Amino acid sequence: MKEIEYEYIEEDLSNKSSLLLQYNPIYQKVPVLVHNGRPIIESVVILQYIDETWKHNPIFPDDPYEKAETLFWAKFGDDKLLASLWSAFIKQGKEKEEAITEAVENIKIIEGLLNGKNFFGGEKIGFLDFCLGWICNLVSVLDDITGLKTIDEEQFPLLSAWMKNFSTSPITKDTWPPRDRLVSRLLYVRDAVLSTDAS
Ligand SMILES: N[C@@H](CCC(=O)N[C@@H](CS)C(=O)NCC(=O)O)C(=O)O
Repeated sequence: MKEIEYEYIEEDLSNKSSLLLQYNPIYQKVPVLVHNGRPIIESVVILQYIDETWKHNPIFPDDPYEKAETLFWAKFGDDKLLASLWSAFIKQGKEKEEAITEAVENIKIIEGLLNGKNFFGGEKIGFLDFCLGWICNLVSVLDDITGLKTIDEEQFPLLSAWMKNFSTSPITKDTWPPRDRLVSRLLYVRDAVLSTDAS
């Protein structure tokens, strides 16, 4: 969207590189943006940094209140929506049922934000679209593994349309990770969590 040249370095998360540990010693997680030799960490912080450094095609609204709202929903996406979907994926029995109910409630809230809009950013893709972009591939992969149908097209028509528009947009269409690698990573993480819980 900003048409900035960059080098993308893939990270093996089961065998983290010394570069990752050097640039993100505290969390040891991706993504990390390195600009002029300095690391910028946390997706939301990276997006803000990019928008403030390269000001053309802005992704944030100008209005401070709208910007604050956008940041709030990005946090909701991580803390509530992603957390409930993840619990629905790894929990068992009653806890799983509760997590599914909570996930559906959270999806309803997100669906409501799209009322009258093509993208969370309005007519064009904005900051919140990037923050919630993971919904496009992660949810269907989790559903395939668990046999659930979390985002049903009839129940959530706006979100379903957004998933299609966002994932096929010229800005994002070549950036999605291969599905098979996402499946194997999720199964690996789930097994690791379950074996830690059992011990
Ligand atoms: N809040 C962080 C989350 C980063 C994160 O969880 N990254 C995962 C990959 S999606 C990771 O690096 N996991 C490796 C690990 O936990 O060891 C962000 O948005 O940047």
